[in-house]
Amino acid sequence: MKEIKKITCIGAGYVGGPTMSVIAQKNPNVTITVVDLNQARIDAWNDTDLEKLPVYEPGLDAVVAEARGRNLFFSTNVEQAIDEADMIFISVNTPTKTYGKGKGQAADLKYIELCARQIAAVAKSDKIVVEKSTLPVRTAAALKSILDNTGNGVNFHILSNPEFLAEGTAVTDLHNPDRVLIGGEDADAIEALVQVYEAWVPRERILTTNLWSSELSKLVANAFLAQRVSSINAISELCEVTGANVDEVSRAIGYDSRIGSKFLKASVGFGGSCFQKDILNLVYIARSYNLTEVADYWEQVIILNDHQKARFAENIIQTMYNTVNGKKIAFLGWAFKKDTNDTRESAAIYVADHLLEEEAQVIVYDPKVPAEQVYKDLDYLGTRSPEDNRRLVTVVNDPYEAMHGSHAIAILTEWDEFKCYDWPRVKEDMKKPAFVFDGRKLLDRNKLSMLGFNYYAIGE
Ligand code: UPG
Repeated sequence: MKEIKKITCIGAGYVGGPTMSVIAQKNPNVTITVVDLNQARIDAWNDTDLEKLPVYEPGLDAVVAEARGRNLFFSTNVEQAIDEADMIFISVNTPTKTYGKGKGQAADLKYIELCARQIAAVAKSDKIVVEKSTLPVRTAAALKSILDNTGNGVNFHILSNPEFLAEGTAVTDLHNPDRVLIGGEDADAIEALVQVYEAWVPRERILTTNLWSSELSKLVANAFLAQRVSSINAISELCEVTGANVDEVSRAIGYDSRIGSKFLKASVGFGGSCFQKDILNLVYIARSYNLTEVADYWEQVIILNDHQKARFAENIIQTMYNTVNGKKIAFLGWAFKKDTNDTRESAAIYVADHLLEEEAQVIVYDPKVPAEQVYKDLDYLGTRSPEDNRRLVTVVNDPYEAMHGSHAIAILTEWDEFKCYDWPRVKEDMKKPAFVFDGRKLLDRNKLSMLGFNYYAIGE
């Protein structure tokens, strides 16, 4: 079996960047080059100021500092990196299609295909090609066909190696994964990748399967996780009308070891780049095989999530005397969860959109998300003109400024710092009655009620 000396990763994003950094940290004898066409992103990965890395992940700066320049390199020279590599990871994005067949559901494989064609065109020696991006089942077959038919007669082995890291904990997840999954047909190729991971992951946690199982497992893992959130969120609505408390219910059922306690936190709705996209993709695959009941079953997870976001916004409107027109609503948090600057599919975007339709004035504070991103997210929805988004939404760098003179506070992300604010001061500074709508069940109901806030939390 060929020993892997050089690895190239195409795509320096949320997955490719941190994953390759850790692989490089743990395999000092393997040269790893992460390539991307986006010069600005590569420059940021190469910036001597580690605060400027394009991905914010606790602990990532230390990993990059250790490996970069030693055996970890970031470059825009895609062809050279392909040419030199023994193993090539494809870690480009696979957004949901926004056009044509499967629009809104299927994964857009345009970037994957472009990668495959480029690899085929450049490669002059045998390569192992690893799918790191989350892909529809049987993409490997398409990949192989492109590589074999447009290449220079060299051999390609395809592996599927889905990523399970969660944002905000990427480095700990990578250092200590529950499992590493490698799917493939060729035993030597599989073993080559096993060895890369064995540098730090115990062998029994490295699972090997056939290609299709590996590809499908990734979608299924995310579908199951999202399904737990939608399940508890469905119960949160029931709790609100019956007088049960969803945290107590979560705790009670989570003690059953068959159910388990993780991923049972009711919220304003799940976000992030993966859950919705992967479920839509699963639904699309099921429909394409005419598995209507299967498709409907999983689609319901998304329907419930959309409902949860909408009803959070509706509750704000109803509680504030059925109108938020001209009222200042301070948003604490815009990221889809704490400890990340990622806002993709964040519940905050949809809740804001709903309130803006009612002409609310939204003031956003998020410790990590810049103003441009907030506007970009709203503009992308296309619900109203960019001018109207800027007229109705203000983004500030100081939480107290956001809450000053506001009619209500809505908590959209569970940032720890929100718990430590000077809540008596906030109360003084707000319009009365002072409403708090806690979409993350983050604050202490008793404390806020004692201070005189009208406090509403999901599932209570
Ligand atoms: N969430 C809840 N309640 C919970 C747990 C999560 O509302 O009990 C929300 C969370 O706030 C976030 C979303 O669910 O909006 C997703 O959270 P999380 O899974 O922590 O974030 P991701 O970084 O999107 O990670 C998921 C998978 C990970 C996978 C990745 C990309 O957890 O295994 O690699 O998506 O596919």
